[in-house]
Amino acid sequence: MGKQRVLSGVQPTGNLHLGNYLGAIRNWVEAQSQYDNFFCVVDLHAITVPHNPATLKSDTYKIAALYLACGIDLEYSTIFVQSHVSAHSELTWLLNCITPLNWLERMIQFKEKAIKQGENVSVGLLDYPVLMAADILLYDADKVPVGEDQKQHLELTRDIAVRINDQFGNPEKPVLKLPEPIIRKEGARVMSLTDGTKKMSKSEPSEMSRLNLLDSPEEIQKKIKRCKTDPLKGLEFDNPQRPECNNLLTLYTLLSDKKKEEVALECQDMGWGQFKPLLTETAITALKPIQTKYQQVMQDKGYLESVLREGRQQAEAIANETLARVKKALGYSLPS
Ligand code: AQP
Repeated sequence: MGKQRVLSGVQPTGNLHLGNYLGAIRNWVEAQSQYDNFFCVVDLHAITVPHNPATLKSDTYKIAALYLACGIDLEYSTIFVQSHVSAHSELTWLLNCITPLNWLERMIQFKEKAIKQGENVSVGLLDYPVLMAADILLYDADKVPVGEDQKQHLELTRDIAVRINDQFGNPEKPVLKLPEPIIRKEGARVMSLTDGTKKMSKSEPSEMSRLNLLDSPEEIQKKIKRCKTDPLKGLEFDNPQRPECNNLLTLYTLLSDKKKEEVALECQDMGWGQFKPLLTETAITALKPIQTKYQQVMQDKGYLESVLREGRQQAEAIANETLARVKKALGYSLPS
């Protein structure tokens, strides 16, 4: 039996932050040799909120370069750009027509992002989860490694696949494969540096709320120095009254590759004045190799373009087959 297939992606909507890295990309890298992986830069998702056309292309390349810089290995993984494979848009339309509107209106991410946008909410924002379902289902993905915030969208993807299979397939020959999420406990929900009850996010206006993978040592130092803490001495995990404390200790644990119990012991008598420089040094050291590799990749645009060209060909071959299967099941005539 061949390897199971993995599909995941990140939007090119700004700088990648530690939430994207620890919740998603680092887990892709660690498990990649076990799977047949497709990692996509989801640029069609990026325009579901107001975007800047002048930077979309460079942001897309930046994310692809960061995938390589974080350790995605082309021996195990394919990297491609979502908009380069038109089957994503086409399958979205087909899935749209069988997805009940009220399934989408229930999505937490839609509600949260819609509130921020007031009158300007696009149909695309509501439809984001259907596009995500198309991304996953096109590749017959077995596993989808994501952060906790995407769990509801994964459930919706499964519901859409079941609905297509029930209506247009037969039990022996389902049209679409049902994917499973992989959500690691550690790093599944990295919280904001300015509010430990909110997730770290690219779309949060304040830069001080997140540590980006490409932040300079000075920026890292400044952000950690000013991040929200509490007046208590002695640091501890899992105290619901101390969300910032739990988040910063979790970041330290993940970035230092130490065990939670080890960190709990190490930091139990520390004050913030001692802990913050430690976290700063740890973050700078952990991000340095990624930043160095990123600069190397960005210096060779031709190489990056060839990676994406090859990625597109590999992705397209699989995606077009699935699209044809769905169209056939829905009763379409296929061009001869
Ligand atoms: N704070 C987080 N903690 C853990 N995982 C996270 N992810 C995002 N934020 C955190 C995971 O990163 C992957 C890529 O996310 P995305 O770029 O597609 O969009 P998102 O989930 O909407 O992430 P952002 O950064 O918060 O963007 P905005 O601000 O636009 O919403 C996903 O696997 C996600 O789970």
